[in-house]
Amino acid sequence: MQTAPKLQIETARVEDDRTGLSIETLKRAFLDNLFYIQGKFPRLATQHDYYMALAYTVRDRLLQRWISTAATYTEQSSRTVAYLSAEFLMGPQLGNNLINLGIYDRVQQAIEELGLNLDTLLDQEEEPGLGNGGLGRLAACYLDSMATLEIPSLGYGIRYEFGIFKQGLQNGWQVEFTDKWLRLGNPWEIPRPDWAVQVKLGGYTEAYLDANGHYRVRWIPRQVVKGVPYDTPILGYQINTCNTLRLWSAQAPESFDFEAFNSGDYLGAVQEKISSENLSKVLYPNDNVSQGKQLRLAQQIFFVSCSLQDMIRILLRQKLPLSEFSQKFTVQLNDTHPAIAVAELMRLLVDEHGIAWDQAWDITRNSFAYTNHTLMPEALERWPVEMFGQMLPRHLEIVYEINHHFLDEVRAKFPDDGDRIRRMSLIDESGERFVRMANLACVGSYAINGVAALHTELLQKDVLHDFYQLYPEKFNNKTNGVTPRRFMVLSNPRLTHLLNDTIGDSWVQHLDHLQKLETSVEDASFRQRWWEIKQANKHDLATYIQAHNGITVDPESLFDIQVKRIHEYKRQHLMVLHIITLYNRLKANPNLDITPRTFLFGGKAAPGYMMAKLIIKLITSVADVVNNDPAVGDRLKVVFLKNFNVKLAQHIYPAADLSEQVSMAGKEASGTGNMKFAMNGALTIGTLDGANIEIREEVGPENFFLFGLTAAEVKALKASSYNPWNYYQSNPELKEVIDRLKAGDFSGGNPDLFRPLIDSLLSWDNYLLFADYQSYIEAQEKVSQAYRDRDRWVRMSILNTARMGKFSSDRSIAEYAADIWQTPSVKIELTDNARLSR
Ligand code: AZC
Repeated sequence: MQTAPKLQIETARVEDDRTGLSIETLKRAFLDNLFYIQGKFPRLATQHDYYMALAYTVRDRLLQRWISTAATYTEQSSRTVAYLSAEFLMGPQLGNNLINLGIYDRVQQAIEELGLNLDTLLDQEEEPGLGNGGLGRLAACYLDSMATLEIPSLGYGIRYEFGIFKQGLQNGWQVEFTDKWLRLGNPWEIPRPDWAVQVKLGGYTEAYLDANGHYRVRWIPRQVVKGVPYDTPILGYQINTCNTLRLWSAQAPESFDFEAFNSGDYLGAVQEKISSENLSKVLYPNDNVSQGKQLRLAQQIFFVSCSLQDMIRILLRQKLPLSEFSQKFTVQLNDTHPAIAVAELMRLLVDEHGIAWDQAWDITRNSFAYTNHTLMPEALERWPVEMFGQMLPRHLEIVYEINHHFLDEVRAKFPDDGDRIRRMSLIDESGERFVRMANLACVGSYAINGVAALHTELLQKDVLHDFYQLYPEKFNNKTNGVTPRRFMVLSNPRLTHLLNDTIGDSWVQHLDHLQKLETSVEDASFRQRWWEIKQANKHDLATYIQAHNGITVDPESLFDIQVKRIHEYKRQHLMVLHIITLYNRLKANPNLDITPRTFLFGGKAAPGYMMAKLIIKLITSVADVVNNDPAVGDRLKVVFLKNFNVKLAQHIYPAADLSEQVSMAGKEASGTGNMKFAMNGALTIGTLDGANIEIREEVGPENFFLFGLTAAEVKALKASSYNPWNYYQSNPELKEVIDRLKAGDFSGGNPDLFRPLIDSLLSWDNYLLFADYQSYIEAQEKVSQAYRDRDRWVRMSILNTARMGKFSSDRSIAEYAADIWQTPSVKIELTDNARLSR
């Protein structure tokens, strides 16, 4: 009899082709991957093949850290943050991983020695655009910071086959194309089919008595969908910690196919497969708006159930009892999109694991924390009870049960207050009945936070006032932050070098060290270098604009930029009113001495949001007129950069002089673009909204261009029956702007094109553009004056960067960890043993 061959595992060397960081090793590994993974040799390889070979080379270097991290967390049963988010707007991975691994320069050299260009390879990457805007990008910044601060974390979300649509422009209108980001493969993910789980949908419930005579409920679903996890490593900055982003992909479970097969219903089986896979097919392209679609609810329960089952699997594998769920995990709900988790965890504990209701509720309430990201009423998620019950019959029962106990609690604290009960109930019964997801999140969470000081204050005063009165101890503020690794080091290498030369490189991990720059403000040669760097960055962006828009812009002009989702509350059209005002002045007085400006816009409109699409058409139409009017010359240029995404953003922030943060006060929960601009030395023109307030506090009011009504003034003005018509009548410059638009001066003589926009401004002006117009124009005049004094401008710019320390996502995450999560950091030692030990 033959004995099984003994497995020979050679003790791995630390410095081998998959871990080594020397230039020679990197080159060898790169060529090896080109051959063995891409199956190409240099003469046949495309730039994309080279990108893939490099990505795999880098991924190998992450893996050693990733596995050591997972092994350590398992061994130590570390307390872990589960960050549940329907969106992760990650942006391209290669460059960021090179930075965080600390091998950017070395790889650049290796690639050059092979006769290739690193920028070209970086440009090949299709970015995973699995988010709409601020909320999704915040989740990505937070993953970076959690890894950098060595906090054990798992990001959980959906592996959408199609991310946010690609934006094209046709005749100045937005057109949408599907984002086939996975077409050429995704080298950063590793599928884990062995950890697949099943999610039930539809059907009905029935009660039964278990073997012990206990009343139990079972759910007989109409459909079962399989969730397969795909893992992406999230490396911290120059540290061994490598956490995981786990995204779920929906598939039909094999057993179901077979059943239909056996009954001869082949096409039915295929149909089932298609309808299952639909769950992770596409990201809903709305920002700050809830569409209330059934498929969206299905997506939410899908990824939430997969993630909670995965956490329970991890818990049990570590031989911990379910009663310790809330010690092992703290589950952060990124807005209400994952709020169904409150009911789903109850279901898993009570129905599937036989835990008594009261104990399950204790566990649940100690497990979740909820971040609210918006005050927009149209973003509040509510599901018709009918739809909810059809898809999630058991969850509806659980929600009713939670509500029953909860309303008793409210009654005990506030007797005889029927109105309060109606407002706080998990079920809205004012007309058609709805399940209120924000209420569910508040009831089921031990902490509730807003994302900037003003936002949290308004939540407490307004949107969540009743919950604040009931649970004041749950409320806290966590002002947003952004990662300086991606938005400074990676995007702005010129500035990074200057900063490193001047104050050392500790600022990358401790952004408040940028303060040390303050003394350099007095150094004329430093100011000169600062100016030159901004000019060089503007020059690069001008080259991009020339190539993509065919418009020549002057890098010496003031780059005045607004990039973000297109939304009426964000008021891109206020910037247009300013442009037309300047244009009118030039037409009236051709020799007027104005500060030359380049106005840049970028951002996507939700495909169904007509007014936002009309705003894009307005921008492109005004651009056509202004850019081609010889009377204007080079003094004003207007550019709409299409398909604003993370990759493009990284080119834009470093090149900005002026950052436009002009939302109506009380509407922008925080904003994060405002931070990315200011870190890169742009000055802000903005309202007292969201994090603008805190930015202004930090950089000093003298280094910030403030305008507009405060949130309180907005509220008061609206209460006193605001009439935009009066502003139009009494402000001649505003009147001229509107009259020209009405006359069709920017629409080829067609007075109808912009009529919906103008009518809405003249009759309601919901976002108070007219009320803020004069104040905005005056602030813009101060901007123009300041820019003419180069020395003064550069000083202000330096101070903006120097004082942005607070807005690192490291600060935000440290606060979450200390105040909400109670997650100690865990040091990761890099060992080879992770590959060998069991
Ligand atoms: C956004 C807010 O609009 C933005 O102000 C904030 O900076 C960002 O979240 C991150 O907190 N909200 C959303 O993108 N979407 C929703 C549903 O709130």
